[in-house]
Amino acid sequence: MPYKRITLTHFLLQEQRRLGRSGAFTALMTDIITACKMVSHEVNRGALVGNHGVAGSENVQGEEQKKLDILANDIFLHMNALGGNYAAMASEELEDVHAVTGSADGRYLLLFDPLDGSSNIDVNISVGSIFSILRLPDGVDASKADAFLQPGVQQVAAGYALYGPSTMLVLTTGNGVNGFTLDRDVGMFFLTHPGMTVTPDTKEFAINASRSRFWEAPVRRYVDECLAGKTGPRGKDFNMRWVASMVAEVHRILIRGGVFMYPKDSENAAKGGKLRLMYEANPMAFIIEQAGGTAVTGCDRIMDLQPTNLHQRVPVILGSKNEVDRIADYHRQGA
Ligand code: AHM
Ligand code: MG
Repeated sequence: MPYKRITLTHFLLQEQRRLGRSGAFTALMTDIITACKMVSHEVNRGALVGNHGVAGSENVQGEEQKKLDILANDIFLHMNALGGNYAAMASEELEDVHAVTGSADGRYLLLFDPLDGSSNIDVNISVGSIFSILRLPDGVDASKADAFLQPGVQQVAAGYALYGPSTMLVLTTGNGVNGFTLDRDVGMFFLTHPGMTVTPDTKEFAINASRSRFWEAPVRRYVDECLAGKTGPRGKDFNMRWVASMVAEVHRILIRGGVFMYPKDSENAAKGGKLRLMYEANPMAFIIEQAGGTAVTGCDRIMDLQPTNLHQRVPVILGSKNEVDRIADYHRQGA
């Protein structure tokens, strides 16, 4: 059999040539790839080098930071500043925008959650990094949060790294979704999952059911109907999953379909939801839509939202199109 493996870097170069783009985008992606490889290495070494446990500090959202949250954040900030391609960055772990010094030519903005699902670190369950790339609008000061407040439809690229049994990087540049697996011995990501798609139908849903007492009527109706199984209104049995790591949930949906929900409920409504729009919901919505799925807050498309705040929270319902459309219908009907 002829040897056909291609690396993520070669994939990006091919895309660059095909679309007639400059090398700037490929260069900035190379920095993200390096950052993800380094975070993967630290996650993998785990307790061997004292990487587990809490850091003893809180982030801007008032959440306890793990040691790896801080290390992953430092790696992302450092590696992505080196190339000079980003004018500024924003992170779940930083209250304010991080302007990149010495990047006068930087035309892009990077948003990231350096280690999503970090409650899973100490129990050795999959975590990930999520990123979203925006253009710096002309004449706008990159050091101000306003530069970042662009709707998700304006993302140039988005992706995640999944640190699971193998490390994968899944990426969209608005031309479908492709998945790459890290070959640790070679130190490179190779294309292993070209043209990933989300099946329109599913028999699997993911929600934190411990919050059911807070749910609103449309979510309660949807879940009750799934739980009723074959003899209920859906006429089929469903399976339920909850990893508490959005990257792992989204990856499962890309591989075999499904629905992921972190909806608005009576307990989180005042905050707007749980997940963050700019570096969790928008990049995942971009990936899911590019794979043929759907991503909404309830009635509204996530990527159409006009952000008002860097750390804004939103309800998230995403995955297999026919199921998410059904849940959106229930929201329109009010139950
Ligand atoms: P994090 O960025 O602080 O890790 O929080 C986001 C995570 C998501 O990955 C996951 O879907 C959710 O929080 C889990 O929430 P819960 O602890 O309510 O199950
Ligand atoms: Mg997160």
